Amino acid sequence: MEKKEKAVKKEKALKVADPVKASIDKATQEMIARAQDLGIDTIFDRAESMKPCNIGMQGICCKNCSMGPCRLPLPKGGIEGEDTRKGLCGATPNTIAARNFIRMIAGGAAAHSDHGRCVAEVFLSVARKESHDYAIKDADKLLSIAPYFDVATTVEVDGEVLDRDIDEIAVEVAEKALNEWGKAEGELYYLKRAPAPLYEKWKKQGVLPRNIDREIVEIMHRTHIGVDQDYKNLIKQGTRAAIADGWGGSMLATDLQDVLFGTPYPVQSEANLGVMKDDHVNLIVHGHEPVLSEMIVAAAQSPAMVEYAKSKGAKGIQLGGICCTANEILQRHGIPTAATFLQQELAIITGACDAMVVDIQCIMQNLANVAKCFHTKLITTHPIAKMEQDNVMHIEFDEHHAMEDAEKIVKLAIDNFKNRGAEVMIPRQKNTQIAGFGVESIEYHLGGSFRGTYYTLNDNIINGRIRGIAGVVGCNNARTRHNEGHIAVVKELIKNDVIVLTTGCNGIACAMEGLLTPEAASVYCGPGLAEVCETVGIPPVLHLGSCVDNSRILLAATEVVKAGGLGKDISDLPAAGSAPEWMSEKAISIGHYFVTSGVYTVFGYMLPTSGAPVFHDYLSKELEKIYGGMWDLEVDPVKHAQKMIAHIDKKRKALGIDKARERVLMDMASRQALEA
Ligand code: NFS
Repeated sequence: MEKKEKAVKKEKALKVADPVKASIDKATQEMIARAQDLGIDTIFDRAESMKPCNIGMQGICCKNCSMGPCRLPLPKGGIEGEDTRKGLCGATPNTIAARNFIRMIAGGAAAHSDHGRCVAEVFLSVARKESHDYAIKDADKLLSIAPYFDVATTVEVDGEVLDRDIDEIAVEVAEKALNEWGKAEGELYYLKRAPAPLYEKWKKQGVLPRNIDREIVEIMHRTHIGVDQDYKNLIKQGTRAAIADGWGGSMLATDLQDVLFGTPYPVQSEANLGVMKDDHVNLIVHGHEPVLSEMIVAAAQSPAMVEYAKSKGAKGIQLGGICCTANEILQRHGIPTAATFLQQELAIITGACDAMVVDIQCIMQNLANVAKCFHTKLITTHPIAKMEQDNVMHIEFDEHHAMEDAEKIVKLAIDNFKNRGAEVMIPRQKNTQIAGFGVESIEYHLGGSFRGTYYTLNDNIINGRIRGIAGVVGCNNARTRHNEGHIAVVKELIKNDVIVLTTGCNGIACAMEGLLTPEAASVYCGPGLAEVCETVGIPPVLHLGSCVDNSRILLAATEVVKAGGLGKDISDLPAAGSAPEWMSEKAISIGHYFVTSGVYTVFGYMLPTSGAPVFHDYLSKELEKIYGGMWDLEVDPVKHAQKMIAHIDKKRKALGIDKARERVLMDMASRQALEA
C-alpha cells in the first residue's frame, strides 16, 4: 500500500498538460508538446501538478502575524445564522479578505508606480542633460502636460508673451513629477484631469491621494496586526492607493514615456512566436520598462550591429517582445510581439532564442531552468530583479551609459548565434496587427474637425452604431485555458457593436487572433460597429499599449465625457471594464481604480473575496452607490461579456439613447414595414 501510494505520488509529480486543453493557440500547443518531448516542464505542466489552495483563493487566510496563518474557510453549505468565524486575534473574514485585497492593491500600485518613478528619474536626468543617450522626443506632449504641474509654458518679456525655453520646462516638469512620489503636502496634480464630478466624489470620500508612496505605505501599516479592522475603512485606503496608481504612477509613467520616447501612433506589425526567424539573431526583450528596451531597439537597428550580425553568419537581427515590454516597443517602433505572459518559456523552447533580456515584472524564474537546456543567454538588467540560478547573467543597466549597455547585450546575442543547436523549431503561426492607439490617435481617427475632438465617436455612440465602449485588459493565467477567455469576451463584445480598447496581455492575445486589423471588422463585428470601422479604417479592437497605459483608457473616457452628450461623469458612460484571465496584483489595482473611477468591471477566473461574502457584496454592490462603478466576477466568457453589455444598455437607457440604437439596427424589412 505504502509503495503504491508512493508510486501514485511520483506519477502526480510528473503530470503533464494536455496542450490542446492548455491553450486555444496552435503555436502554443505545438511548443508545449515539444517541451514535453524534450522533458522540459513549463508552467502549463506545473499547473497540472500543483493545485491552488482553496482557502487562499477565498481570500480568508491571514498570515500577517506569526500566530497564524489563521484560515477561515467557508463552512460547507455556507453560513447559517451568524458568521462566527474569527482568527486568533478575532479578525473576521471581512477584515482578513479586505486586508489581503488591499495588500494586493499595494503590490500592484507599487509595481506600476515604481516603474513610473524610474521613468521620472530618467526624464529628470535627461532634462538636466546628465544622460546623453536619451532625448525629449515629443516636446508637444511635454507642453501639453506642463500645465497640470502648474509649470508655465510661456514667459512675458517687455509685455510680449514668448515661448519658454523647452529645457527649462522639462527640468521643472521632471522635478515636480518626481516629487509626486513623496511630496509632504497637498494631493496629486493629475487628479484634476478627472471629470469634475468624479474628483468631487473622491474628495467627499476622503480618498484623494496625497503622494504615491504614502498611500502604499499606509496600506502596509493599516493591514499590520491590530490596526484597521473595518473592511469599509480598509477598502477606502485601497481606493486611495489604486487612484494613486491609475491617475498617478501609471499615468505619469505613460506621459513621461511618451515625452521621452514618443507618443504612439498606429503602426503595423505581427504577433506570436512565428515572428522569430531561424536565419536571424533572435533577441527577445521581456518585462516592462521601456527605458532599457528603447535602447536595445536603437542598438539592434544600428547598421554597425546589423553588419556585425551578418559577419557572424546571420541574415540580420530579429527583435521580439514579451509582456508589456512587447507592447511598449510595438506601439512606438512596430517591433513584433513574440509572446504573451504564458508563452515566455516557449520562446526559449524554440531553440532559436539567442538571448532573452529581462527587466522587471511578470518574468518567470523558471526561464532560467529552461534556458539551461538550450544555448539561450538569459540576462537580467535591473538592480531590483535578479535570479538565483547561476546560468543567468546580470548586466546592470544604467541610464548614464544606456547605449553602451544596450550594445553589450545585443553583441552578446549576436555572438551566441553560432552556438545554436540543431534542435530549432519555430512555430509558423503569426498574425498581422495594427497597434499604437492612444488618446491622441483616437482623436485623430474618430474625431470631428468642427465640434469637439471626440465628437464623431460620441455621435456614433449616441446614434447607436457603437453600442458602448469596453476596456478589456490584463494577464494570462495558467489556471484558465490560455487566451480562451480573452478572445471569447472580446469577440462577444464586438459582435454586439461594443468597441474594445485593449492593453497588456489581452492586447497580445487579440493580436495573435487577428482582431487588431481593420479587416476583422467585417468578419466579427455587429453591423453598426463594422460600419464605423470600415468607414474610418480602424480595427474594432484598439490596442492602447501596456498595463500602465490603462491610464490612456481613463483619459480617453474623460475625453468622451468632455465631448458631450453622454453624461457628466465616467460612470454615466455606456462603458465597462474586464480582465478575463487576470493573475497579477497589478490587475487588482487596475480593477479597483477602474471601479472607483466609475466603471463596472468584471473579472474572470476568480476573485479572492468569496470567503467573505459581506465584503464581496460591498465591492460588488455598495461601491456603485459611492463611485458609480463596481466589481463583478464571471467565469463564463460569454456571460461575462453579456453582463458588460447589460450594463452598457442600462447606461444607454439612463442617458435616453436606447431608442436610437433600436432605430439604427432595424433592418431593411422592418424599416419598410414601418414606412408602410
Ligand atoms: Ni499587465 Fe504587463 Fe501581462 Fe498581466 Fe504581466 S505583462 S503589466 S501584469 S501578465 S497583462
